[in-house]
Amino acid sequence: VEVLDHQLREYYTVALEVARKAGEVIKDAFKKEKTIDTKSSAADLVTVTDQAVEKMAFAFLKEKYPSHKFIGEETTAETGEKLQLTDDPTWIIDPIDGTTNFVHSIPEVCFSLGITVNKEPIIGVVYLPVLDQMYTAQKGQGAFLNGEKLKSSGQTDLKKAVVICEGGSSRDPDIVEKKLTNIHRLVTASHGIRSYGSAAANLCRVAQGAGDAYAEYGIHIWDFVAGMLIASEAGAVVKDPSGSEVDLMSRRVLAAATPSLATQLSDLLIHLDMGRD
Ligand code: 2AM
Ligand code: CA
Ligand code: CA
Ligand code: CA
Repeated sequence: VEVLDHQLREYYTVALEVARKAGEVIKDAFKKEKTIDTKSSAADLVTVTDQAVEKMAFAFLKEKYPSHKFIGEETTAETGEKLQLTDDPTWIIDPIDGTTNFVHSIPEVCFSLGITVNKEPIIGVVYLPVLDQMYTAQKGQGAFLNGEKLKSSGQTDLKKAVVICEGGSSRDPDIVEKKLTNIHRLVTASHGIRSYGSAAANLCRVAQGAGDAYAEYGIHIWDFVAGMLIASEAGAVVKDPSGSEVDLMSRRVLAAATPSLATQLSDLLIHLDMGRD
């Protein structure tokens, strides 16, 4: 599938417009009482705002681009359909990344939108409306935060690195134990760990050099497709945690400031297999 330059520019403008609209809805709801529902575990939360934002975004986009494909977290949860990434232009949305933060009034909450063509991310937009931080990237054109160019840290030594990681929402004892072992190894090997509670925001933090790396197991394509383009356009290495090529359907990702740091993390971590999307 070929996409012309003027179409790309238009997609980017539309992506920003949707992100701003979504941000308004999220910011409004952030200050109000939330009604919480659970999905796969007692810690896998969803609110009416997650669903409303996704519906709004898809309605807006489908009217503009009826021939495109669309993937979203809450639609997938609702229909239970198997994900299929094709070569067609595909708009991939996480309406609220960081729902636990949203529920607990922690401001690291974002709207994430990635566009793939030929199964590769070409546009990534991650918007944190409460903090009014708009992260953007277009393939080959760098990454930006509110228009300012981003550069990852350049850190090469794990001993001097801050590594972002999360406990995750799975409560499967085996997964929790392996994640804790990884956290133990990371704390021992580095300057420290951080968890911002949003996969998309974590990748954007690596992009801006606020943290040197991020490794995650159990996420889905909508969690990282936008953030991974932003991180790589900011100069970070984006790989599968094992060191092989990143796979959008593999439910895991590693972003590191340098190839050397990526290798040190690949060697250190237990690589959880969480299945495929
Ligand atoms: P969400 O807020 O859209 O559900 C929190 O650690 C981050 O992990 C969030 O980006 C969250 O997305 C995502 N996440 C959701 N389910 C997950 C899972 N089962 N394993 C790992 N991360 C998950
Ligand atoms: Ca979720
Ligand atoms: Ca998410
Ligand atoms: Ca979500």
